[in-house]
Amino acid sequence: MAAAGDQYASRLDEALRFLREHDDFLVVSHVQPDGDAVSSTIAVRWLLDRLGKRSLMINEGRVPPRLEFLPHAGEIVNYGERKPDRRFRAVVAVDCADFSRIGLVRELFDESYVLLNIDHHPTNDAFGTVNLLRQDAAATAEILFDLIERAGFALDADAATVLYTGLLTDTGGFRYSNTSPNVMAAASKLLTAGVDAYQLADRLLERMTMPQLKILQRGLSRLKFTEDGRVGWLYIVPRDLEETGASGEDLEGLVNYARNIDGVEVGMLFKGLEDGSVKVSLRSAGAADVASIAQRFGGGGHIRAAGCRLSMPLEEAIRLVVDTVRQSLHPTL
Ligand SMILES: [Mn+2]
Repeated sequence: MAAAGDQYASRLDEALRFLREHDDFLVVSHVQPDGDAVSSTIAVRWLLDRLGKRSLMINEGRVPPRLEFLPHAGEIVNYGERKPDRRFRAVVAVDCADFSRIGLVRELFDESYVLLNIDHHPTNDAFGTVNLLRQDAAATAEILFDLIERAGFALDADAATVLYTGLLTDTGGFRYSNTSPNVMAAASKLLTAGVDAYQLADRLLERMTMPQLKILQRGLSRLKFTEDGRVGWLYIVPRDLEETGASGEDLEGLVNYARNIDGVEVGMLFKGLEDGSVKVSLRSAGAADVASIAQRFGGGGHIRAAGCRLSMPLEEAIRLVVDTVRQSLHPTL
């Protein structure tokens, strides 16, 4: 909590008060949960256990297979598979930038529900009854680290493992620009508490499934560049997923192969969808503002990472977006 001021400390206290005041919580994260979302769900449950509170962890869908090894991940209910036949009044939402990210799980909220919103997305619209937001946190797990420390509980290996996983995955393995002194200080304490850093890095960053490798092979075989080499892109169609056995989450990171080539300023992944539309992921290697490009097509995001969706044939979408990006890099032409 080194970089945080009094205001942050009082917001941590307010969040703890919320957890102490209520009982029988529903703990939710966003649809298609990532490492930070799953880890933060488990960390909240861990804290509620320490406070002697009842809780149920739930998500609209399943925990991705690569995260199933996390302690207590198997206790997160998949709402799509098993719907609890009761409602909850007290809710904790983690890593959700806005209310809609909670997905269908909102059907379980009581009419008079109260919600603690814990998140690090800059675009979070403070949809909670109580909001614990810190946009300079690298991960929601970083905020939960502070919350648990503030509550005065000593971390065990399980809690440390999930918190470390949130930090590791949301910083891309301590590589992104959000890798702050605070993150490293927290990581250091988590290692002291018993995290197996090698095992987590190996499982979460190095290991690949065979379908992941096959979809990567296909994607790379289609890499194309503009003549000046400043724009790179690749595409995936629904048939690729069928034939390789890959799932949507296996495409995560594919766009970076286009962006990472020397000289490339904008890398893109075009994903043809079953409904005939095209989802575009844009990544900037430096100066180019891909959020403003995505906005022109009704999308959005961050300056260096953005996305949009187009309703047109794949070839047309590629031509249109590549041309737009090319022109944005040569504003004088
Ligand atoms: Mn996150």
